[in-house]
Amino acid sequence: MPLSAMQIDQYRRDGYVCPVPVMPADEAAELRRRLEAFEATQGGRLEPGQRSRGFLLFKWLDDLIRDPRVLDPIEQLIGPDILCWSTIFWIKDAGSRSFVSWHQDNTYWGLSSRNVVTAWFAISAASVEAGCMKVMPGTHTGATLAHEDTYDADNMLTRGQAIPGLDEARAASMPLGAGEMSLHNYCLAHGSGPNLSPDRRIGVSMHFMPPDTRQVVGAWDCAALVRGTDRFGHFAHAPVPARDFDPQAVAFHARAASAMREVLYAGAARKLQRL
Ligand SMILES: O=C(O)CCC(=O)C(=O)O
Repeated sequence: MPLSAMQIDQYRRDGYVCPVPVMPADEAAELRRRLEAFEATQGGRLEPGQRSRGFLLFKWLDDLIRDPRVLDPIEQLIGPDILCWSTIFWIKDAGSRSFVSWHQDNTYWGLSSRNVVTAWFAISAASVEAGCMKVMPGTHTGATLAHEDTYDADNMLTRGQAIPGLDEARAASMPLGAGEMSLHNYCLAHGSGPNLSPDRRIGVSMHFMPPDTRQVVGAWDCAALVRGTDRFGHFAHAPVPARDFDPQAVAFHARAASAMREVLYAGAARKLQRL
């Protein structure tokens, strides 16, 4: 469903829109079933290296980053030529203390553009109780805020980077039902609390950018061309997997995930195994 003029205005002014319907809950439940069937083959959870750029591993996720129900609203925000830089799984088990500190993604992704949109898709319901995402409206337009690396054990971010001193009273929550997504500009300060609900909170973020974007930290980087034309060629194009764990895409994923890790940990005092 296209975004309304009011939603587009809200995205430009406040930096986010929520919720945006993508698919019925039972279709999302099927994605959850496939993900959890895979997790069950390796002890019930994803390995850190499988959290990022998983569209190269899971065919259903590659389908999702190309799904018109996701891309039509993205096109309204960044235009008809669209690269998907990455996807990241964000899974908080029932009752888990995992949280995401307040942060702005433009501080550590090495991307030159301010026009990068994150679509956060709810594979299971992400209620306030389950620790849905929260945002600080309007922070995408101002100066980039100072971050501290905390390395907190329960923080899901690579180095536990956190913006201190934000006024929680100004935050807006973005609860989602399974099959819905939120959209936010990656310069917007965002975070999330622990999962106090009796079910897993399973989400996947998809990060879309216009092809004139450059990678300014890493020496090599890649992205999937998901719509339109790339007239710039700043990113190697990721292959389209023919099936789950397609060997060619898996080999590419090893390089792609490691390149992303290098960028995310650039300058960090410690390199944790979180992605
Ligand atoms: O899943 C979360 O709670 C945080 C996700 C996030 O930081 C992001 O999608 O950029």
